[in-house]
Amino acid sequence: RPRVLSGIQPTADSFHLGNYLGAVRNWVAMQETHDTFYCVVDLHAITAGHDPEVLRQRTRVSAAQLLAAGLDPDRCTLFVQSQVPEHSQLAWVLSCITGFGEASRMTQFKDKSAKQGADRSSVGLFTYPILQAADILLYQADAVPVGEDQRQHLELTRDLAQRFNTRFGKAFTVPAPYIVKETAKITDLQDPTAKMSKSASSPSGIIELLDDPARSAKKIRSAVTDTGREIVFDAEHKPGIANLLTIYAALSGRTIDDLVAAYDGRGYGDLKKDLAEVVVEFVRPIQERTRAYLDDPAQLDKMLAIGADKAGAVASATLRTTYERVGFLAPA
Ligand code: AQP
Repeated sequence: RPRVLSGIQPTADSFHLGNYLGAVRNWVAMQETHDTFYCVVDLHAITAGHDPEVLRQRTRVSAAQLLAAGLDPDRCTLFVQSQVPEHSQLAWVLSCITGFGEASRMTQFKDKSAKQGADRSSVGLFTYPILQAADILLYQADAVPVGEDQRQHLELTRDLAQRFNTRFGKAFTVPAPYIVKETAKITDLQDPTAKMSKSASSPSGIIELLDDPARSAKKIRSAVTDTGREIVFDAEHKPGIANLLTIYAALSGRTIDDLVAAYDGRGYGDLKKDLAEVVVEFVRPIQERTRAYLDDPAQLDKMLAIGADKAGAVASATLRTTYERVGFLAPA
């Protein structure tokens, strides 16, 4: 089976619909067809400032949400990044073959550091994509299921893998992005030209899986829509309606064409009202299951420790090869 690796940051109290539809939903599906490794990337989560107790809690909440969304520890390897030290170790080696200019071209860093100010942005935020490359290459991943926002980072990962292999001898599989076009970019409900984002969206622009369902329903009903009245899928001229149709189709399993036909002659209000109900029905069981996992943190931690052991076995083999290729002495 082809190998898959993907990660998600524990940087909020809940994942949002963009994280779910752009990434997690595909993670769940790929358990059937791929050899899957998924991690909660807590090392990434300290790049922009954090509170230690909040991070610990969010790491558990993240793992619980992933399990609640359908990850099954018997069919995938689910682990926490910091519990597998090889991630940091490989990141150092990769950072030494990354050009400073090359790293400077990463748009996510440019956007985030522009917001924070250069002096307040950490070096960790700058080298974030290199750590991400290490996450992926350690597992010899063939495919990386992510949203569209991660395409540039994936391209860097591929470049670094090829560069290392050419310079020092083959150590890494060159991974391909796995981006499902339809749900690759879920947009902000209040600004449908921007991506739905933990750090950039206003509270009313983002649907959080663990938020009060009544509040999520209200956010859908007050989503910004476009001028005109007709319900058609036109991402360029009607991005608000296109986003709602995308979410509706993904959560209900209906096609966009089917939805457009069903709402022919009806108004935006009807669409929003029905989608609000679909969202509520979707989040309710996820919330219940998440709570159940969080009720037993010792069991959750045990599950994650087993995941870290399984991940560590693969990661240490890759790191050993990498160190040997680079010219380090064999472990004492
Ligand atoms: N709006 C989105 N549409 C589709 N996919 C998305 N992803 C994030 N936002 C969208 C995908 O979610 C996965 C987890 O990403 P992450 O943990 O790196 O989260 P993120 O990118 O930090 O999420 P945000 O909300 O975008 O946070 P900020 O604002 O902090 O950057 C990834 O596969 C990502 O593509």
